[in-house]
Amino acid sequence: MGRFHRHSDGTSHDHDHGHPHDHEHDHEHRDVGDHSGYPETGPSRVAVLESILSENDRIAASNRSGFEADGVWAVNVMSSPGAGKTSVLKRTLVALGEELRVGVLEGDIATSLDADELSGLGATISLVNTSAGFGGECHLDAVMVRSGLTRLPLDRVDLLVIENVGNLVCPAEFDVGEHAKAMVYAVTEGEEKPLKYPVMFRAADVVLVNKIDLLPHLDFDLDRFLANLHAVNPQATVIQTSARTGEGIEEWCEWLRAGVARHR
Ligand SMILES: Nc1nc2c(ncn2[C@@H]2O[C@H](COP(=O)(O)OP(=O)(O)OP(=O)(O)O)[C@@H](O)[C@H]2O)c(=O)[nH]1
Ligand SMILES: [Mg+2]
Repeated sequence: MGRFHRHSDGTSHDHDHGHPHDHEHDHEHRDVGDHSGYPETGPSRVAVLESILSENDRIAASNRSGFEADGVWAVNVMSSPGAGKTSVLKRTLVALGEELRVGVLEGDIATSLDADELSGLGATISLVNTSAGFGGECHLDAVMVRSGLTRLPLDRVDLLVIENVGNLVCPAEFDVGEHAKAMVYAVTEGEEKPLKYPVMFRAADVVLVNKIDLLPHLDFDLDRFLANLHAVNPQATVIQTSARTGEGIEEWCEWLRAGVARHR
């Protein structure tokens, strides 16, 4: 089985192995990988994956139209578990609370712990637990976000922050209708992560290098990490932050303000 391609008219076909990545074709390409390791289920597996992803993209586009209609700028905040999304967002809400009308869509597999943590800081919060009707998924998809949006007054929101489920891979694979993707990466995770788990690093418009206050206690080589990040994503904006000390939070808020302002 070869590489799978989807055409803009919805039809699809496989190319043989070894077919060069052909940029002369004017149809849409989505490389869903080499599934030759699944000799029995390969073609049907690809068809199912493709169908799930195109359904997701359709609903993501509808979420995005809703944001456009209400003048909302949406950012999808992703990271591995515990990198510091909620801690950074807490400081963000304190910094931006008076200035922008912020909505938070809080994605977690279970519990309202993070939603509770962010409450009382001026933002409207909608919690989506993926274990409540969404099979306990390790990421948010466009359907889950759509369900959470019904609990937010989007016509009175300037900035929507979506805290995705803590996971270093899956969240980056799902468009939920956001305008930008932000990644929080903690210096405790190791310099090699952009190379080993490139998907999220590659998808991110901005990478917050968080827990920078811990650097004196670690062997972490910041330059090596930045070179690795640059190798997979030369375009990403990089902001060094500490949710503990507040370092870099103003720069991050400035990045958010600029996104909202561009959108207006
Ligand atoms: N030293 C230090 N600790 C931090 C920093 N940011 C977060 N932490 C700590 O790291 C732990 C995880 O932080 P959270 O903000 O809950 O991380 P998260 O990404 O929201 O975690 P999940 O939602 O579970 O994926 C907590 O104990 C925080 O206090 C930081 O900049 N410096
Ligand atoms: Mg969190």
